[in-house]
Amino acid sequence: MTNDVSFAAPSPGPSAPLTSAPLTSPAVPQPEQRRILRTALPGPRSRQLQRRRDAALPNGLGVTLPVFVERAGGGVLVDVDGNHLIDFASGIAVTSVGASAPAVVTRVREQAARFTHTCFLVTEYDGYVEVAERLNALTPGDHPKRTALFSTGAEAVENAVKIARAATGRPGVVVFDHAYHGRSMMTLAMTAKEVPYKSGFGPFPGEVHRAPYACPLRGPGGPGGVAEQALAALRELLERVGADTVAAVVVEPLQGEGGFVVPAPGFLAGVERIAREHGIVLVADEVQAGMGRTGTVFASEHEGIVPDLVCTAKALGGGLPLAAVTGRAELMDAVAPGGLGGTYAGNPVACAAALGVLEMLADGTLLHRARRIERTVREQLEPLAAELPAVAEVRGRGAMMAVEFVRPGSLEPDAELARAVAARCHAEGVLTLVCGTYGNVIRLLPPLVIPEDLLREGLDVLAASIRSAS
Ligand code: PLZ
Repeated sequence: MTNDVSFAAPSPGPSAPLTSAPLTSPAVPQPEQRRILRTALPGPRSRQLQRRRDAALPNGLGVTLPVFVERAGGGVLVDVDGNHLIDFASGIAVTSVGASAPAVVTRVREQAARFTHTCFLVTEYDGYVEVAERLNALTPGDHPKRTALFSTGAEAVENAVKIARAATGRPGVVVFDHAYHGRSMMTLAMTAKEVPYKSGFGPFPGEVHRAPYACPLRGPGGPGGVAEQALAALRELLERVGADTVAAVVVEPLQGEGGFVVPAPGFLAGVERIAREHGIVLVADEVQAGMGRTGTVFASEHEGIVPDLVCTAKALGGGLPLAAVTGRAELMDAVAPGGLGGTYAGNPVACAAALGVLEMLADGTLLHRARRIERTVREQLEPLAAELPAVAEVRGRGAMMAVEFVRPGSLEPDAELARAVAARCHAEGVLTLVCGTYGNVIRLLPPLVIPEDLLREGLDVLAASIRSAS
């Protein structure tokens, strides 16, 4: 029996075209898109909050810049002292569409007012289904697919491993040098860098094997190209552990935390070929590089690989916690009913946010912006690599660019210089992040909606900081 309350009609289904979302709306005013320094950073209000934070929070929680944010949007973060910082971090590749994109905010408001949670395992809602349909259509390959939603990147990677194991009946997982896959126990086992992520937290789950990643700057060396060497090492590893014990190869198509490493050409295609040869599930960890960041929706597209499972998170939820595993229907369906889930997995407010993000990605404007950002970054920073021996490389794709620092005349990483450059940028109101196994890489992750003049201004500050620090 129905009563007379009105209810939302189900969404029109996967074939409905997505229209492009407006970038601005009077209902969601954006902060002024300008760098403004009213105080030294951090300002007095941030310092006061930091004292409370230090007394209330454990040491294990790090911070890049101890500034407290009051509002954010476009390419700007406004702190509690009224400073406007240029955002080259996007909350680590999350707010690609901006931190208060109207398409996200209006959907979140509307959804939160209707209901915030049911648990999708208890009663269902159409936003989850629609996000799944969109991801099934967007991910590489036109085979039948399924999507399961989660909350964090680590959870997506963990579940990809569970699905690959269930589908193959094999235990092993192959990962790569410099890889980052998360902070849960299994994903820590898969993450390469010991300090600060892993030290003191072991033992970790077993059956995780590590192969070299094809890093153009640092090898592996030896006869043949970098990709060929890395692939030979992968074959050798599979021979050693027994390829028929390996469920999955998990690879970042462009490494994030490990140093924004674009793999040598041919590497990803080679990994795909080797996985296929041995019936190993190819998992692309697109958590950081996916959802438009590199100028294509997925970084896997740059080499035309078709992963069996794709992990997404970060930018997918537009700032709300949402993650996904999307993959071949026959693999995804290998897990028995009840084997996947989580209380918050695919939360309806996060799904509403994701539909806003997907709407914004649909017309290609943001992908175009990402490619434009790469051109601007290269134009402004590549001359530094030619001029300064401490700048080993300017690299990356789209709006995922980085500068690597070394001791002049060598490949010895210079983490101190990277830290000094970041500190100068921070003092000037430009939020940059350091990354890399050796901590010697400055990475740039601006929101894709950052205005061009603000991007250029931030890059000017970065270039001046590099010149003066090196
Ligand atoms: N896979 C490729 O980059 C998260 C880590 C921040 P979660 N990277 C940012 C930090 O220091 O904790 C990441 C990633 C790749 C997986 C993850 C994990 O995603 O949402 O942080 O769990």
